[in-house]
Amino acid sequence: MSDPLVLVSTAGAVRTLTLNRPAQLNSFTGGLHAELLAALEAAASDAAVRAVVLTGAGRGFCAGQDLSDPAVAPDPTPGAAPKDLGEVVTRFYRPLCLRLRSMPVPVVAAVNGVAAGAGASVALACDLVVAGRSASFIQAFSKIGLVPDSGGTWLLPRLVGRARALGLALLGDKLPAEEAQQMGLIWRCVDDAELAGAAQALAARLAAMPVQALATIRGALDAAALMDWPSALAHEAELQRTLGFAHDYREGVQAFGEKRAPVFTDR
Ligand code: T3D
Repeated sequence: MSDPLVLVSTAGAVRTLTLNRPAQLNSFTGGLHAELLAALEAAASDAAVRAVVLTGAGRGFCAGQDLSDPAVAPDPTPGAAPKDLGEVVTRFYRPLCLRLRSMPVPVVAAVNGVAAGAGASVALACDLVVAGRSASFIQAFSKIGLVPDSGGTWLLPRLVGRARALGLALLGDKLPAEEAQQMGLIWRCVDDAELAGAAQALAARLAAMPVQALATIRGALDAAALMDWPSALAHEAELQRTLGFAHDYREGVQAFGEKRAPVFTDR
C-alpha cells in the first residue's frame, strides 16, 4: 500500500494535517488535493476537533502545483493541445481554498520550509501563519508565466498592500520568513526547532477559545473587505445577534463574573 499523501494526527482538540510528498517538497497532485480536502472535511465534521494545524513533511511546506503532473505539464509533442489550467484551478484549488476559509475552527499554518506558488497561497489562506526561521515564501507563478492563484491576488494586497504585493508577485523572489513577519504577511517567525511546539501551543490555545466566534471573526473580516462602512456595521450587528444567542457568550460572561476559566463548547 502506498504512503498516505496527508498524515493525520490528533492531540487533544488539535488535528494536525501533514502534507506528505517530501521528495517533491509536498507539491500538489490530484491525489494530494483529494486527501487534503477529505482530511479538512473530516476535521470540519468532527465535533471533537477545535483547531487544525497544517504543515509539511521534510524540508518543505509546499512547492505549489507539481509541475511534472501530466494534468498540467505542457505536452512537448508538436501540435499537442495545451492543458486547460483554468480547469485544474477550478477543479482542485478552488474547493481547497473555499474549504480552508470556511472551516468551523481556526487553522494554523506551520510553515516548516519553502512555500512556493499555490503552496504559499494555501499557507496564507490559513488563519494564523507561523513559520520557521529557515522557511521562505515565493510567488513562483510569474517565473513560469502564470498569475498568483489559490487566492493569491486577493490575499497578497490585503495582507501587505499593493506595492509590496506587486513586488512579490512580479519578481517572484524568495522572501525569508523573518521579512515576511516584518511586512505583515505572516503572524510569527520562530526558530526552526520551536516551530512544531509553537504551532501546537497556538492551536491548543485557540481550541480552548470560543471557536464559533473565531470562525465568525474570520468570515467577518473577509466579508468586510468587500463592504462599505454602513454595510459592515450592519453585518457586525447581525453576527453579534447570532453569537449573543449562543451558549459560549453566556458561558464567557458567567465565567468572567465567577472569576473562573470558561468552558466553551459551541462549534
Ligand atoms: O499549473 C497549474 O495547474 C496551475 C496552478 C498553478 C499553481 C502553482 O503552484 S504554479 C507554481 C508551481 N511551483 C513552482 O513553480 C515552484 C517550483 N519549485 C522551485 O522553484 C524550487 O523547487 C523551490 C524554490 C520551491 C525549492 O528549491 P530547492 O533548491 O530548495 O529544491 P529543488 O532541488 O528545486 O527541489 C527539490 C525536489 O523537489 C526536486 O526534485 P529532484 O530533482 O530532487 O528529484 C524538484 O524537482 C522537486 N520539486 C520542487 N518543486 C516542485 C517539484 N517537483 C514538481 N513540482 C514542483 N512544483
